[in-house]
Amino acid sequence: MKRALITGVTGQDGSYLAEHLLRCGYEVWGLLRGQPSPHRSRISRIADDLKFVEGDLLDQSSLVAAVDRAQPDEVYNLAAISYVPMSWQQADLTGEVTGLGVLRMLEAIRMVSGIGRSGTTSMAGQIRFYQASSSEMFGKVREVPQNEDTALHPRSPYGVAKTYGHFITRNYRESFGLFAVSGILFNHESPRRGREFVTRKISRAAARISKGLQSELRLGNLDAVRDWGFAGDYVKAMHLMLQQGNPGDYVVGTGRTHSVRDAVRIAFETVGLDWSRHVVCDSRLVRPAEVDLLCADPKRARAQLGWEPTVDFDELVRMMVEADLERAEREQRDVARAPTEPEGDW
Ligand code: NAP
Ligand code: G4F
Repeated sequence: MKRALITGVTGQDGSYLAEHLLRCGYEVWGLLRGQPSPHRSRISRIADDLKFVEGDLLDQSSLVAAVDRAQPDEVYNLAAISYVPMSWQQADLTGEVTGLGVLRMLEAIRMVSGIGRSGTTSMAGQIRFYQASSSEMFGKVREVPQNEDTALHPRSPYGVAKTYGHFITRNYRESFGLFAVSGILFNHESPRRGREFVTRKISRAAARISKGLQSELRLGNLDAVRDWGFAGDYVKAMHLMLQQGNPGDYVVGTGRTHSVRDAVRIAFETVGLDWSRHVVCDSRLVRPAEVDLLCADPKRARAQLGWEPTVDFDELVRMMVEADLERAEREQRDVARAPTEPEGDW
């Protein structure tokens, strides 16, 4: 039985990846930060099937101990401070976790595997490493669509930190012969998406406004364009990347673009409301440096991994609104008992 260690297992992608790897017959270990996380509800349904180990990307020795304990065949490094606006407020912390955290994870693998600092080793029997790189690294895009060779121009401290993580992963591959790959994933969403990200903010607001639980939705730049897909599809690409004969980096996205305004329109149509009566543009939510347009060229992932997305944008938005409608109904029922919305039941 193969063993996998997932950092960021309590996040959106970590929860889908853990489910996918369990279905594939893996023994799945999740790295948890010391104190109980408010997001553990994402994995509550599968918690009995997982093994847990404590650790933090800020703490090198905890990562060495975690890799040593889990003895994984594959490590998926999904942990990060992943919310772009927060990266301007806590740029130093973002650099430490999202950037240097990747180096610490690679060092943990190198130390536990006994791979020396000089020369390369055979890839046979090695721990394989997946790094969660991001289309945010393309930032002020140099070409449309973006592929594995497109030049990087990150526009946020988050994007800069991810760029460090991307190149240190490649560097460990080239320096030590590690089977280390980066998936350059474009935006992917689901009903498990954090509420701070724009699609979930929109689906949740549309649902709650339709149930009388909220009156308006404040948004920043409605013209931003993204290539949005479904997280459940994207974790399968992560797994496929580690099953290849040779390590390489892959762009993962749909190749189709939509604006934030499109997401708003579809979400409000789903609940039968006119979005223009509820959405307020708030200049405080506009970013210091915006990424205007991201669009994937996923040819390599299609050709070499055989990967295809299965959920289109309209379906994705509707799926998220439907899930938020159920939560809003529960919130209405529970309001007398508990004044705050329960986060659970993913
Ligand atoms: P997410 O929901 O924000 O999850 C982030 C995870 O990182 C959480 O499990 C969090 O744990 C963990 N974490 C944060 N700081 C940590 C630390 N110091 N030590 C250990 N764990 C820590 O993110 P996601 O959407 O699933 O994304 C997964 C990864 O893919 C991230 O690296 C993200 O940057 C990258 N990515 C995401 C997308 C996307 O569209 N979703 C696209 C490209 C790349 P707690 O629960 O304890 O906070
Ligand atoms: O949903 P977002 O916050 O995602 P963003 O910044 O593209 O980052 C996400 O995708 C990256 C991959 O490219 C990941 F690496 C990263 O971890 C994260 O998962 O914002 C999307 C767009 C932006 O252009 C933003 O300016 O929506 C625009 N937007 C407009 N109003 C808003 C809002 N974004 C948020 N979060 N909240 C708003 O009110």
